[in-house]
Amino acid sequence: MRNATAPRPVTVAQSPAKLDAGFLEDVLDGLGLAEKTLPAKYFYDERGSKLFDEICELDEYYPTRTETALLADHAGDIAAQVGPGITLLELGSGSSTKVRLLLDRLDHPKAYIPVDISREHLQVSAARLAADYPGLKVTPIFADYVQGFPVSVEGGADRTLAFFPGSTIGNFHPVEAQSFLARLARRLGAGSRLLIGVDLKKPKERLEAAYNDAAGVTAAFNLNLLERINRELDGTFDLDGFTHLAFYNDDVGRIEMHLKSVRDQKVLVAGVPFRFEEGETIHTEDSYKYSADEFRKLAHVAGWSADATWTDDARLFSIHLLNSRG
Ligand code: AVJ
Repeated sequence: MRNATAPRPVTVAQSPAKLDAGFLEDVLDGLGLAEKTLPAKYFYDERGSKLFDEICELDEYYPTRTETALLADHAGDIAAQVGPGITLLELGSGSSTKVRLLLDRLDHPKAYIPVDISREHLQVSAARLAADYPGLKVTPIFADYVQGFPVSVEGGADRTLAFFPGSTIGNFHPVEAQSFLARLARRLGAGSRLLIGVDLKKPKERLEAAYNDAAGVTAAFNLNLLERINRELDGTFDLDGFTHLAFYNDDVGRIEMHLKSVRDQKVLVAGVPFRFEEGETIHTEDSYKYSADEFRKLAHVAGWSADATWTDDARLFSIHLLNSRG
């Protein structure tokens, strides 16, 4: 179903006001902590979203390619399990690339609701997708899906499939992942399904390479957060004063990303001063890794039963089809 028709106009729901107001507050809060931190969701401005798309193409970054192959291989299976007339809700839709693999196989999907925090990205991707799937109702929502989003899913819980690819669930601390998934299970209702991509635990070398690419794209992605603060919040970060740092923390099973100050320095954000010591870091992202078993246990406690799990032969990545118990 890929007709090259003219783009259909789509309207993006919800105003950006709430998101933008939170940025300054979150930055001042995070930099004010003894262990400085910034929320990973702010990576995704226009440039950050483009850099992330570049990351997905890197040799070292196996998750996107592996998950895409898993979806291509098992979309028929997934379509058979969920049945006809599905409303597909995607959390963090980005470029809406992977979802096409599902839409191509689903039996007369009724609607597609992409939710994303990058407004421009959402608008462009949704319009493209709507043009390629003329029979599909496309209603993008600009929102932070972690905070909640306004959506009424027609057709009943058992006709709802939420799609949360990319191992974005790995950005949550496990306790938060559990409460987020529990909220989603209640919100979507008993009988709804969730198709979720989760990066697997694996040898440290492979994990660390994926976040320390030779071309330096991940470093640029990480540093772009400081550029964004400079631009949007009147920040004075010297981009040469910080370096990208990413490593696997074995004890807790996560990749950590930091920005490390190369010297003692003072930085202003909206006039508020912050001191950095040489070697001090800003913790910018966590990316938790789960064995298939660990993840199914976490999901089960959150109200989701596993209908199926698929992994690639090299055991790099997993996708789980879950069923809400309400
Ligand atoms: C989009 C959160 C899944 O953790 O692998 C990629 C983001 N950060 N490279 C990940 C990311 C650095 C990515 N997630």
